[in-house]
Amino acid sequence: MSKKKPKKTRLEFRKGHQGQRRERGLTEKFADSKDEIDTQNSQRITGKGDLTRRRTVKADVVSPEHPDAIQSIQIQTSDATVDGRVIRVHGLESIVELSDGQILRCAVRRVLKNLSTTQRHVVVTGDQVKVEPHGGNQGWIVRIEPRRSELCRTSKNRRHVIASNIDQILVVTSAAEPSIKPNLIDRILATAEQNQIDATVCINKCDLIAPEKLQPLIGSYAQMGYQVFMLSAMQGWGMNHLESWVQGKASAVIGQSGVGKSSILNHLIPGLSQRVQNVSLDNQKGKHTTTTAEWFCIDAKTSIIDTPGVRQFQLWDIVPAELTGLFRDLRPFASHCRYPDCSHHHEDICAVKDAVADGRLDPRRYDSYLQILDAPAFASDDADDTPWHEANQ
Ligand SMILES: Nc1nc2c(ncn2[C@@H]2O[C@H](COP(=O)(O)OP(=O)(O)OP(=O)(O)O)[C@@H](O)[C@H]2O)c(=O)[nH]1
Ligand SMILES: [Mg+2]
Ligand SMILES: [Zn+2]
Repeated sequence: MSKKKPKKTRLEFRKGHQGQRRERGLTEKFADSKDEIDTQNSQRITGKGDLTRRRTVKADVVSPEHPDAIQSIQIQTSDATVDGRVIRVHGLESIVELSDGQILRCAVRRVLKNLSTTQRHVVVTGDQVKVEPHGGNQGWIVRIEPRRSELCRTSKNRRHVIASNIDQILVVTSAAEPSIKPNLIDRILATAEQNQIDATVCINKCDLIAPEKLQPLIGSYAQMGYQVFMLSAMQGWGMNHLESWVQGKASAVIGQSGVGKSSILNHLIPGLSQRVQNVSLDNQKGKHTTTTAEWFCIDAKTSIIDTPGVRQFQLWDIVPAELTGLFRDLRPFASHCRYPDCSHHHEDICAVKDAVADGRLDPRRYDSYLQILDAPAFASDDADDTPWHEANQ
């Protein structure tokens, strides 16, 4: 680990943090208050009350391209810190596994929590952190190490990092119950491209339909260079291949509720019994059984992260000009468009539209592209419940 001292950095804090004026008797309370101890040791408050929302903290640089992405923030603290990994977050409490396997329930130091970012949570599953233990099985998270990758989406207009430090995404979908949603797969694949994380398509519940019905869809993803697995967690089909595929990597399963993400994990991780639940008989939708992202280690180099089912998958921070670059199959045609900033939507002369018209580009993928372009808030889970293979017969 680098011994380089963190730079002093000016950071924005949430409004309202300094809302309360000093009260009488503060000195007596001071000794009991952990947050105030942080303030004294590690932050120089400049200005008074609401006049300023900035503080100088010791911190590594915040990425210039992604000012919201915390690269590494450390508040000055004692040397009695240990390294760990956030394996689960429950509200204000983060469960951290230390390198010796010990589990600590940790709170995040207030100075980290109050950073003004658009992130839903400052600490996420997968984060590598420094923890200051404070008795029993408890501790304070005092540093979040730079993340090597983030899987993000937009949730309630904020940046939701589902998990960090992952090597690949397993986009899990089910052949039936609930029916396959290619548009949702496309969104997640585009997100993987955006976050520069490898992605693999896993079609689970292949025991429920004749697999050849899915061949056109599988073929189209395979042609783009995506590995596709046809699985049945119930029958154990394809599990050996998937097991070798995840070896030596940190993989996050992601997909709709009820597609069998936790069932797949139960197969891959000996002794694991993640809760699974039948899909609803009324609407064939999952019941959102898994409620928090959770990091499981299979061995020292292999981990799998279970995540809650996504209903909507809206890309974070996407501008139309970048979207084409996230669709592997559209990309080669786009460079032949007449206008360099062509959106492939309303332009009269467009190489992408030509490619769709003469069958070189899958119209379904082009449609997915348009849906993201036109209506980022589009809820793909609820869009169309006609099973894909029936609609395409
Ligand atoms: N027929 C069939 N059913 C399966 C298969 N895999 C999982 N299931 C069933 O599908 C239901 C949902 O499985 P879960 O593993 O809870 O799904 P999930 O994706 O983790 O769902 P959330 O946690 O809600 O996101 C359960 O009743 C499983 O038994 C499969 O390969 N075939
Ligand atoms: Mg689950
Ligand atoms: Zn175009």
